[in-house]
Amino acid sequence: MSVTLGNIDAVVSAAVQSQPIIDIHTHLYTPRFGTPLGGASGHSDPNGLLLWGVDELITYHYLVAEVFRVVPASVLPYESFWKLTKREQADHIWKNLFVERSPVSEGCRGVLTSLMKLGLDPADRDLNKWRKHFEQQDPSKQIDKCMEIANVTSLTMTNPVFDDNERARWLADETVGTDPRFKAVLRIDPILRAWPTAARKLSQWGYDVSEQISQKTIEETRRFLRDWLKRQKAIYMAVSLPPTWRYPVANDAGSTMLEQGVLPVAQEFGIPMAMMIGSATQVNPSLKDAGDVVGKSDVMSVIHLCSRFPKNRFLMTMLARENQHELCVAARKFGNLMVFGCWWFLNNPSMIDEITRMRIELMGTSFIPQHSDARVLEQIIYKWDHSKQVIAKVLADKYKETLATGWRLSEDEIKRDVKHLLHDNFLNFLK
Ligand code: RAT
Ligand code: ZN
Repeated sequence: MSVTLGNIDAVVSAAVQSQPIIDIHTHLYTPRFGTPLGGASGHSDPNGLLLWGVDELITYHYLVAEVFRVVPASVLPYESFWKLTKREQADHIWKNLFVERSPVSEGCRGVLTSLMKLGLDPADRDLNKWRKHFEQQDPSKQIDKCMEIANVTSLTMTNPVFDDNERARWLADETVGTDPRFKAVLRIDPILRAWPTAARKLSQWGYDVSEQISQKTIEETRRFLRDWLKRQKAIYMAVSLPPTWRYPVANDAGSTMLEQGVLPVAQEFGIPMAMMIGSATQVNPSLKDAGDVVGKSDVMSVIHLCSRFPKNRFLMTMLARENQHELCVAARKFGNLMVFGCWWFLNNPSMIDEITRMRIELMGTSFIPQHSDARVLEQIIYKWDHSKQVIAKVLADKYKETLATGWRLSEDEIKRDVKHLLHDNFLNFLK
């Protein structure tokens, strides 16, 4: 089919919808990590890591933050909220954010999109009916269903090795992460942002490290990383860093560990290092996962890193809107820097539109436009549905501008470009 100004919107939208997606960063898990909602499988594990179902969707930390705006802690104290059962928390959020006000925020609309695409009718407004529906589903089949609806063919986990619950599950069964639908990622925040804490843990676990960084400590940290990369078969290592993160910093444990512990091992394994920069954690600890904010970060530090370590590859995303332009410009200078995603507070249609538009203008199709960051399985449906609509719109606009020069495009060329964005750019960067 020849592409014209008359059909370009439809052609691009079809290409984006039909392209299988690699979701490069989620907080989802294989069923063998356990799940609090056993559903039809009958195996409930209260501390299980795979979250799914309507109560988890409604109690997503984005919505916890929103509900405390309308029912502040002076009315319902934080401790009282956290003491409620998951179901009671969901009832509270449902009543206040969906019934007594209209669910127009991105977080609220997301719940409704996911329900609707699963074949449930949001107009029912009936939590108990939906609960019954989810209780009848088998978690593993639900993963297949959600992946099919979202057209996601690979889910990338985040596997924080310093989380005792998760670590114990890997140690009990090395194959816990083995599921062809999932890939593992070794997440190592404490090593780079709280070395004394990491050092204590590592020595408890039998690695000869000390708070004072010596050659022995570096070698032992490398051994620890190698052990876990092998155990998890991780496809990259990852860290989230605060807005205050700087590189290089003289006599700083984080800088030293990055340079001498982490990056050499990443090089040895031929894997990228993912850095998510700009979340200032726990400005309101009472909100738990919802208690973090965004702050402006330092792109020059990213530049120093990419230029000092040309043999390492860096997957980078930043949380502040203000950092996006500078980060794109940095990526134009360094082929070992791959910009990805519209992270967390940027995962809203207006931000995705602005950021994706600018990225295409500065980098063509050589970036990874989105990841879901889903913490609850069914979120992959809405996060991808909403993002794909925006990505298709922005791409169509850019093609229209190109067509206006007299350039001609084929449908296959459009499909090729979309495949780069949603699939191949990541795979090629892993090589
Ligand atoms: O987006 C989120 O849900 C955050 O809470 C974080 O998990 C963030 O994405 C991260 O990976 O640190
Ligand atoms: Zn995340």
